[in-house]
Amino acid sequence: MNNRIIYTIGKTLALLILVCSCKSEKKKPVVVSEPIAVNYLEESKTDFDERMEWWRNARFGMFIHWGPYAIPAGTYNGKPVDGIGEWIMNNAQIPIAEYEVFSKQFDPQQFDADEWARIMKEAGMKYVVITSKHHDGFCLWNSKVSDYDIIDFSPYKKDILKALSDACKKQGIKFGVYHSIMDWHHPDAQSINYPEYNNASEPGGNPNFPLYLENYLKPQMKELIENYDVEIMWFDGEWIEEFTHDNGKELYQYVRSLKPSILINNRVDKGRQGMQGMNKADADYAGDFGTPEQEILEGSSTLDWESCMTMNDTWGFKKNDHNWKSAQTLIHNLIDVTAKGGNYLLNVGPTAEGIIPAPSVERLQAVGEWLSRNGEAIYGTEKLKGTYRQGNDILFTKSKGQNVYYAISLTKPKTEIIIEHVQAQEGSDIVLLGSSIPLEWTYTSEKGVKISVPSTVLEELDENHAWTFKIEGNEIVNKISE
Ligand code: FHN
Repeated sequence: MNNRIIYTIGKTLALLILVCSCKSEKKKPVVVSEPIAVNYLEESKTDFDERMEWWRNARFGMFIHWGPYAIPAGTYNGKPVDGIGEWIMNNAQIPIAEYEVFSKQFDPQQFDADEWARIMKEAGMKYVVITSKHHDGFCLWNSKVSDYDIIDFSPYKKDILKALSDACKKQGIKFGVYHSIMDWHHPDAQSINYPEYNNASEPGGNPNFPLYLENYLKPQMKELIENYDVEIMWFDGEWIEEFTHDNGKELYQYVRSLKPSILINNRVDKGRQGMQGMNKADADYAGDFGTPEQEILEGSSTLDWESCMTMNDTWGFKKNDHNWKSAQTLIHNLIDVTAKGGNYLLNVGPTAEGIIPAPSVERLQAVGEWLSRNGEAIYGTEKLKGTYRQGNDILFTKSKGQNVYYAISLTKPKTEIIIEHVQAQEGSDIVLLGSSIPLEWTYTSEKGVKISVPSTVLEELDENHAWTFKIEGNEIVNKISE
């Protein structure tokens, strides 16, 4: 059979198939998913490192949990409610209609975005992540797809995220938002994990989680990213059964497509291993960094990670939670996280009036003062190749791109200190950060760098929390001794 005949038959067949399929399209619409222009899950290491660079250098950010839960502030019907403050709706089994009374009372007249940004700046924080919507479903911005927001539902009627985003920009602080996938208020977002909030759109109907994702959560992503210059999208509430690994990968792609430079935590998908926060290795889970919660990784990791922690025992404000960590604990946490190559996201829970609690502000001021003298050992540093610590009290960081090492002692040095993992450059000066006085030192391969620390230098430094030795030289990767 000659080629021409074969071509004609083939063409006729193709035409027939096309006509049939068109007819079937008329009967049932075929959703042809848009081709993904870019597959953000297959980003090159170079592009990934470039996108993460500012965040890795920043090291230290403020977490803010704020919403109507600050009104009950841990007490309901006159009784204290156990658990973290922002969970009071669930922990006290408050029906939606009753909780909405708090949302209608949420009127933070003392909120001053510029004051909050000043507090962050003076604390040495380089970015902020604020709850745009927590599990209770209340939105702190003017959402076009919801009336359950600060403009339409509360008496305050001003866009909190807009004010804070603008104030942070003035201070050079990167703006990020926390967003809960789980939503106890939206009729289609109900999860079987929380049947008490099963108020599906149609009476007796079933919640339609995919509809919530497509018609509510994703449009809100678009609003937040397009209107508030969001640099970090910090998801949470991903653990509910209705939200799948495929949902997670798709949501990651969608958010990156809205702003390719945006950073997204690993709670966008299903990989997180509980409060330890890092992804399981059994699949390709989406997310740019791991999220240990209320804990710091035991060791370091080859992956990016950020420990989020509270200053007391709650994220959202609780009027009776006075269990504040000391400023020294917060500073030591920051040093520990940095030496292990992570970031530290430290939480504040403002009051219903819009005030960051004084104990939080006092601690942030102390951290900021320490960073004003020792910041070069934190910002723009990387972890050492060999180890991050010597014994229990000395932690190491390294300036990126320079042979400059920082040995940070968590206890006040005696008149002599030995640093084992760095060989000081011959003829170089070793100083304590905050002092310009060069310290006497000798080096032996057996012992390491032996530094004399005169009491006069310590007295002049008047340091109370952690002492940083700045050493030019090279890392000794094979440890001398632990
Ligand atoms: O349930 C939330 C909790 O309220 C808080 O937002 C923390 C902070 O990361 N995340 C979840 C608990 O893991």
